[in-house]
Amino acid sequence: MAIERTLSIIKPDAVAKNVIGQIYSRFEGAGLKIVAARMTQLSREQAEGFYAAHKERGFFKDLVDFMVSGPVMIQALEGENAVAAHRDLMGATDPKKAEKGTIRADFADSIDANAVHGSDAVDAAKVEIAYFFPEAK
Ligand code: RTP
Ligand code: MG
Repeated sequence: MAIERTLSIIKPDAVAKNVIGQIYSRFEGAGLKIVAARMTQLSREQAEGFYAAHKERGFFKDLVDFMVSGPVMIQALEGENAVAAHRDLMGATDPKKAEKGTIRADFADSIDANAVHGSDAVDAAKVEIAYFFPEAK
């Protein structure tokens, strides 16, 4: 088993629902340790840069509009197979398709307002953690 790090964002919908603590409990329950964290309001430039891989997609503007619509809670998580473990906790992108008991099934309302972000690969996680926590070792 490999110890990895992954980047998690609790999106504006879930922050507004006041469920940061419930989501953190799920990370801790799965053995994922919070090694860096910051609450912030993303600028358009930051959100566009973060999701740059999606900039040609039809949903890009809606995604950026949503990500700047309120404060987000950003954290780096560390643990065994952290990238996949975190994606398992999150559930499918579309909450209607997310398995029962996942964060998106329990807290998300739509494919746009889907509660959480998680890195999808170890390489992406390194880039994403450096994007928000340049000081992280
Ligand atoms: P995330 O990056 O936020 O963790 O989500 P994800 O990996 O599950 O999904 P991804 O394909 O990376 O898409 C990023 C976000 O864009 C929105 N999206 N909308 N309307 C659509 O077809 C569509 N597809 C994706 C979602 O909010 C998704 O979280
Ligand atoms: Mg993604």
